[in-house]
Amino acid sequence: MGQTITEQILDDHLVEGELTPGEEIGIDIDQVLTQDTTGTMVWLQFEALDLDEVQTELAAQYCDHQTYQFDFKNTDDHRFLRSAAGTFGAYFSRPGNGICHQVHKENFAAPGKTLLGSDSHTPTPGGLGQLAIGAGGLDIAVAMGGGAYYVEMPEIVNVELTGELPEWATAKDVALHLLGELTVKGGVGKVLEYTGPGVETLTIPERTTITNLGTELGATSSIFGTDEKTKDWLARQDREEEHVELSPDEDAEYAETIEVDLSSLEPLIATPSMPDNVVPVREVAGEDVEQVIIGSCTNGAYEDILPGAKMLEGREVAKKTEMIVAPGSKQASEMLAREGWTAEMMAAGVNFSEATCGACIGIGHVPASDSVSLRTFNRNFEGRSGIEDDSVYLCSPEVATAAAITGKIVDPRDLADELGDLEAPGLEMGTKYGPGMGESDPDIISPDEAVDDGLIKGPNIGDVPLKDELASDIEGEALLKMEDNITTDHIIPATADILKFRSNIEKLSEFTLSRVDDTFAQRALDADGGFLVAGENYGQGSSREHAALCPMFLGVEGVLAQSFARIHKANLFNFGLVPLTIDEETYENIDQGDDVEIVDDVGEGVRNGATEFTIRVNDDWEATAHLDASEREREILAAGGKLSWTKQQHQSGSGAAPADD
Ligand code: MIC
Ligand code: SF4
Repeated sequence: MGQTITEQILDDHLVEGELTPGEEIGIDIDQVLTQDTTGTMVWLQFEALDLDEVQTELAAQYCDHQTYQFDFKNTDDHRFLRSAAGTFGAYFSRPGNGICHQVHKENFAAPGKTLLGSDSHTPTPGGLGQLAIGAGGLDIAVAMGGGAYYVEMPEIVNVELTGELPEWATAKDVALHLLGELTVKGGVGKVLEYTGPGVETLTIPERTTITNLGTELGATSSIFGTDEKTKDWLARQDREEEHVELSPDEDAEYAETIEVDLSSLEPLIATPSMPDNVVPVREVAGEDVEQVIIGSCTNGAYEDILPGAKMLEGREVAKKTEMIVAPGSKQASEMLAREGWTAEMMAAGVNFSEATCGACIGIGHVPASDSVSLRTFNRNFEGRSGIEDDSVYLCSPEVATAAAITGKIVDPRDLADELGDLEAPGLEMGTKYGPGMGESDPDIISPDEAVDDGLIKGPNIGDVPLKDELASDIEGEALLKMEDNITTDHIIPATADILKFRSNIEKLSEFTLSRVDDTFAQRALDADGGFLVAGENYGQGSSREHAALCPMFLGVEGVLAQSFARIHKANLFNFGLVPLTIDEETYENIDQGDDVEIVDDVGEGVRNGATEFTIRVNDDWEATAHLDASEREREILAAGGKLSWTKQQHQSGSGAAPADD
C-alpha cells in the first residue's frame, strides 16, 4: 500500500513499533529546538541525566519569549542557556534574534527530516516538508541525548486544497476556517497533510502560517509536500541543496479527507477568547480597536509584514489606535529595514518592537483595560495578553492593518471600496541578506564558536524536583473542578510576573492554576495531595511541562478528565501524575472538595496493564476511570516519572536510556 508523506518520513525514522494509528511508535529525531522559557528545564534535565553531549544531528537553543530582560532572573536564564548550548554542543540564537520557529525555519528546517521542539508550535516548518512535533522539555532532553521519541501513531488526515485564494483572503483565513470547522480539539491524535491543486498556489510563508496554526487544532503535526516553491524558498535562504522531493504515493490512503476550496474563503477573525471562535470579519465590523499588533511565529515573516506596510503607504494609523510590528526574526527586520519599509511604517505611526514573542504571552504591549486588541497571533486565551478580561481577536495582517487605519474592525474589502485607492497587497517573496550557509552569523553561535565551557547558574536557577515511585493507595480531595478546554496558560500562566520563575519550580508552583482559583496552590499544599478534575481537552495549548511539574510539586497525584490534550498528557506521565479519563456522568457528579479514592492498588494496576480503575467518591458512590497508557508510559508512571525511569534504565543497561555509550 502506498504511503502518505507523514508515513514516508516516519518509516525512515522508525525505531520501534508499527505505523498503526493509535499504537505507540518510537522515532529517531534529527533535529531539536528549545527556547528560553522551556529550555532551562531541558538543560537541567539533560544534566540530571548525566549526559554530556548532544547526539542529534542538530540542536538549537533560542532566546525568544522574554527578551526584554527587565529582571536579572531572565538575563541569568539566557546566560545559563548560552553556557548549556556551548557546553553540550547546541547552536545558540541570541536574545533578539527572533522567535524559535521563524529562526529555525530560516536557518535549519529541512524537508524529510524530523524535528522535536519544546514548544507547541514546533510543527511550523511542516510548511516546507519537515515532520516537526512539539513535546515537553524532558522528552526533548532525552531525544537530544540520543533516545527515541515515543508518540501515538496519529491518523493521517488529507486536507485537500482546491482553487486559489481571492484578493484579501490569506493563509491565516485558511487556518481560521479549519479552526471554525474542527474546533480546538478537532486535530487531537491526527496529522493534517495538505494536498491538492491549491497547494501550489501557496508560498512557503503561507504554508508555514497554516502548519503553525495546526497546533491550535490540537494536531500532532501538519505537513505539506515539497515543490518548486519549496526549492525557491530554500534558495532565498541560501540553502537550496537541502531541497528534497516529497509527495504522497499515488495510492496513499488517508483516514479522512477534508476539502477546502480556497476560492470560497473570505477574511475571518477569531473573537475572544478561543482561537476557534471564528466568524467572518464583517460580522464584528464597527467594533472600536485600541491596539493592533502584527507579528508572532504565525505571521511574523517578512512576507507577512510587507502587506501591512504596503497598505499603510501614504496613510496613517488612526489617532486612538496603537499599531505595533513585532517581526518574527531579525532577518525579517533587516529585510524590511534595508528596503525602506521600516521607515515607511514608522512614518505612518507604527511602533517597532524587537523580534520576540513578547506581547503574545503578556510581556509588553499589554492592552488597556476594557479595550479591543487585534493581533495576527495564534492564541487569544483569556488573560494571556497580560490583563484579565481581555478582548483579543486573531486575524490576518491585512485585517489588522485595516483596523489600524480606521480604528475599527473592518473587512478590508469594504475598506478598499470606501477608500477607492486601496489595492490588495498580495504576497511578495523576499530574499534574505546576510551570511550564507556555513558563514558565521553574529546572532547564532555555532557549537564550534562556543564561548563558555561549563554551566553558569544564577541564584534563581533551581534543581529539577523528583517524585517518589507510584504509591499503591491514592486518595485525596478533588482540589479543583474545571470546565472544558482548560489551557496550560490556565495551569501555569506565562505573563512577565510569573515567567521569570520558570527555572525555579518551588516559586513558580505558587502560581499554579491561579488563573482559575488563586487559593489553589496553598489549598493543594495544605491538603497534601489530591486530584484535579476537568472536562474535555484538559491541558490544551502550550507544551510547558511546568503545567505538570508544578502540580506534582504541590502534591497533586492524578487528574480525572473527560479527555486530555496530547502534549500535556505526555507531560503528566513524565512527572508521575496519573491521567485518568472519566465519562460525562462521573464528571458531573464529582464536586470540588469531594473525597476521591482509587479503590484498586494503583501501583500494581499500572504495572500490570490495568485499563480500568474503580474510584470511590465520599465513601458513597463508585465509578470507573480509564487509563490509556502504553507499556512504556506505565513503567514511567510507576517509577515516579521519566527522569527516574530513564536513570533506572541507564543503570540497568537496558539500552533505552539516552546515554551516549
Ligand atoms: C505559547 O505559545 O504558549 C508558548 C509560550 O510558546 C509555549 C511555550 C512555553 O510555555 O514556554 C508553547 O507554545 O509551547
Ligand atoms: Fe512565541 Fe507566541 Fe509563537 Fe508561542 S505562540 S512561540 S509565545 S510567538
